Amino acid sequence: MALRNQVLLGNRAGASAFGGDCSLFLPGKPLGTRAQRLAVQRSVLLWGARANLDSSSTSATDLFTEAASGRAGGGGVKLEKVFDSFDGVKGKASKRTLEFVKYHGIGNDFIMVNNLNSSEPIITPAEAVRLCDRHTGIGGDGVIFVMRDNDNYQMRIYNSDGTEPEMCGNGIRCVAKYLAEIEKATAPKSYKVLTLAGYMILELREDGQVCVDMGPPYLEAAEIPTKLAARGEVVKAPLVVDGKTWQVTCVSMGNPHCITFGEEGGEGLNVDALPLEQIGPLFEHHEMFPARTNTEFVEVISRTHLKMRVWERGAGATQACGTGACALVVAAVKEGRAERNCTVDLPGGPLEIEWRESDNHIYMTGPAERVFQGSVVLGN
Ligand code: ZDP
Repeated sequence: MALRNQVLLGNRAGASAFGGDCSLFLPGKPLGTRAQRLAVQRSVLLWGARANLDSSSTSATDLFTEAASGRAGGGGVKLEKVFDSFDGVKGKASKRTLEFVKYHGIGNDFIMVNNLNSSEPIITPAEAVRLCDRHTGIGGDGVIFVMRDNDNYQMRIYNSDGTEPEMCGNGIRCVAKYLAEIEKATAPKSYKVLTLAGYMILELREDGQVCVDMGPPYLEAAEIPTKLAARGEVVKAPLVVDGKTWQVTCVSMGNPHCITFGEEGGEGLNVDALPLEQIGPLFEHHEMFPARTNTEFVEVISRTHLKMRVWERGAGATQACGTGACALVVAAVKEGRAERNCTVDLPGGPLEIEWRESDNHIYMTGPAERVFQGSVVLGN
């Protein structure tokens, strides 16, 4: 086996067994079969090692434990990280590689990261911005981290602008399929997943659809949050944007939504004709929304059929927004425009939304598709 430019951690016997022309040799004792197996896979021979590398920073054991855990989860950051700690020995060879799987929910697309072995997202918001770039990165509306929550799971997400929202509807359907992929599980299967907006229950169905219990909508002005009212609900309130007075209703699904069916006293909306790129950011950054907002522009086809376009907080115009579809059905019911059970047409496809009277929860049903997998170098 060619050992050129490889780090060999082991005993002389091991070195001679491999023909001894490695670029670095560090004496030590055997460490553990998994690390050895991993080392061979990763072209770093750990044979018989416990190298006393640098007492001031990380000890050898930490390095190898980190290396091993990197593999155990099937994704995450690869072994190369170990080299950082060898800086002093081998000079800077710091390169982190991320393995990911790309999923989408009716065109709302996400870079899925297996983060099961770390209690914090393993990439930074700035790295998420770079990875989401559709020209110079992988491309996506966000990065989703699948993490542990004791016996259950947790989802965290960075928008494509690097901000962290509380919840995401299309993304959590992708989480259901991705967890089944990781667990090699098949439908019917259900998951309880913790988000910054609380626990969600995901049902993976045999017809390939995912039904999510999204919990109750939040309607109090302070819960959205919005300054459009000091207290109480915000329904059909005037909002001046770009010199025009729009009529809006505000709903939180853990994340903020401003829903409009058109200007005050105006006709209904023709959403396809909207200058979304122009007005979307004006709604998102409006002073009435201290945490910014997602904005749904809705056209009523019938009392059980609604059509929308969305300008997402931290992601712009997307093909779909699941929490937005849930929020707009609540707004439509509140404004007396629709029934509690609706089909919502989004640019990327339809979702079935039910605002159930019995438990006041919203149930969102729709698809989630795997697209491809890969790995990407994250740089220093
Ligand atoms: O609240 C926000 O900042 C949203 N951009 C989060 C993402 C929402 C999502 N599009 C959804 O489907 O709910 C993922």
